[in-house]
Amino acid sequence: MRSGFVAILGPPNAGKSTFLNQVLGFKLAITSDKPQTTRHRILGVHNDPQRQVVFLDTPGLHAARRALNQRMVQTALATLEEVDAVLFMAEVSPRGLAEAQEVAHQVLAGGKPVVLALNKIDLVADKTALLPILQRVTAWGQWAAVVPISAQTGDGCPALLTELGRCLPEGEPLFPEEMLTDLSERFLAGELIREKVFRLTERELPYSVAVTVDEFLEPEEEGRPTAITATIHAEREGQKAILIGKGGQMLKKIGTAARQDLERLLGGPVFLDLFVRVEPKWSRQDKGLRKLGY
Ligand SMILES: Nc1nc2c(ncn2[C@@H]2O[C@H](COP(=O)(O)OP(=O)(O)O)[C@@H](O)[C@H]2O)c(=O)[nH]1
Ligand SMILES: [Mg+2]
Repeated sequence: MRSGFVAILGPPNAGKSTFLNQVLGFKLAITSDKPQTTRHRILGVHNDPQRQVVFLDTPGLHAARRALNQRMVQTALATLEEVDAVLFMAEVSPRGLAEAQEVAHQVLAGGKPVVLALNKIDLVADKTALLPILQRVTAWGQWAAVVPISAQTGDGCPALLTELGRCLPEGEPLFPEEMLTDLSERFLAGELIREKVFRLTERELPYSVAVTVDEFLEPEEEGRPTAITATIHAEREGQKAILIGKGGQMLKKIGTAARQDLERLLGGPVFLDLFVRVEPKWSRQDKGLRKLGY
């Protein structure tokens, strides 16, 4: 039996969170097609008869300017210190590979064994095109292994788990088998609401949004709803207006989509009360980041 910690690192949008959800068989980490969806370190535990892999999903590595983004890159690189091995995720597209090559040295410099996963191979129609790419990325550095996968379909994921397991020390499981994560339902509730904002709004807006859960009241008896009150924080009045939408339509859309996911997460009915408020420049200042939980 082997067990240990694995950091999932890589450029934004490579599919790190999608992979974590795929191996857990549970939607723990929120995902979207917008870069920098993941803002915190997300812990998820995978168990099988041969190994326990404690994954730490992280925000994407990139050249960051905004205070929030710099904080996220720090969060990602800091996990390098805490782990036994690294899963470096790259997207197999010209742009994805270029972004991965730019940050690969930061990950290899950590001195931990690194397994490189080439993700999104479901988008490559002609699989023979993968061979020259595999050769190219292999030359980037000293990888423990290189594994092509599709985090979305699960293709290649068992092989990837095997390679990661090889990098872990022998030992008993670190966490009880039934424990999927160390995150609270309250935290995950805020993340699910933020995911809907990322998926339903465009351009700069998602990056100016944070969600706080102000109240999380568990039901007094089974079958009764969990009552959640949450606030979506934007940076400008114009953003607030978009989040609310004409006649409140956007906020309703966000709320309905979030409630459906929350009910799945909590296994029962949910009463969700959503508010929108403006917190000027929160993503650009230390004070704002702290206030909104970053
Ligand atoms: N076609 C395809 N899309 C994927 C795959 N993995 C992730 N994606 C998509 O890529 C986008 C970014 O995924 P996400 O997991 O949030 O990336 P992260 O920023 O690295 O955590 C999302 O729209 C995913 O649905 C894959 O294997 N195939
Ligand atoms: Mg992510």
